[in-house]
Amino acid sequence: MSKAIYILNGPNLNRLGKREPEIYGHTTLAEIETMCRETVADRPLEFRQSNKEHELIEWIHEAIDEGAGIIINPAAFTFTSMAIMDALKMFPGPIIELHISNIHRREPIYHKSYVSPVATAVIAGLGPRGYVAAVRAMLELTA
Ligand code: CA2
Repeated sequence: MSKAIYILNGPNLNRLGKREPEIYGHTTLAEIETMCRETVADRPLEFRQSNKEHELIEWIHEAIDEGAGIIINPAAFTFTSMAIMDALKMFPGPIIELHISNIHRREPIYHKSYVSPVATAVIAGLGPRGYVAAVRAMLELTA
């Protein structure tokens, strides 16, 4: 059995589709998970969301032992969490940082990511379909 692709989602993303649709769209996180599962086909996928920084770190540690690649939307932790950056630094495989919105078009507080310097690639601004693009890229990176 091949190693899993981990898709980790940070705080408040469980509320997706219910608020600020002009920025984040109408698609819910459950619908995004379905799109990702359709894209990976038979490849194992761990799709998770947490509002807790420590839980995301535990899942990155799990991925270090059991994962082939990490796609992470750290949400607000992107701009605050050296702890998530340190955990990702230990991951030996590809990491894709993902944002639904184009964080660089937004206010300056959204411009300095702690995750980008340790990521293999960054996808931002494609809306929910960015997840599908990230999964396709990750399948190639971990083939
Ligand atoms: O664009 C993204 O994916 C973000 O990572 C989303 C974060 C934001 O802090 C980043 O700058 C960009 C915020 C997620 C907030 O979750 C929401 C949930 C429902 C509706 C609106 C926002």
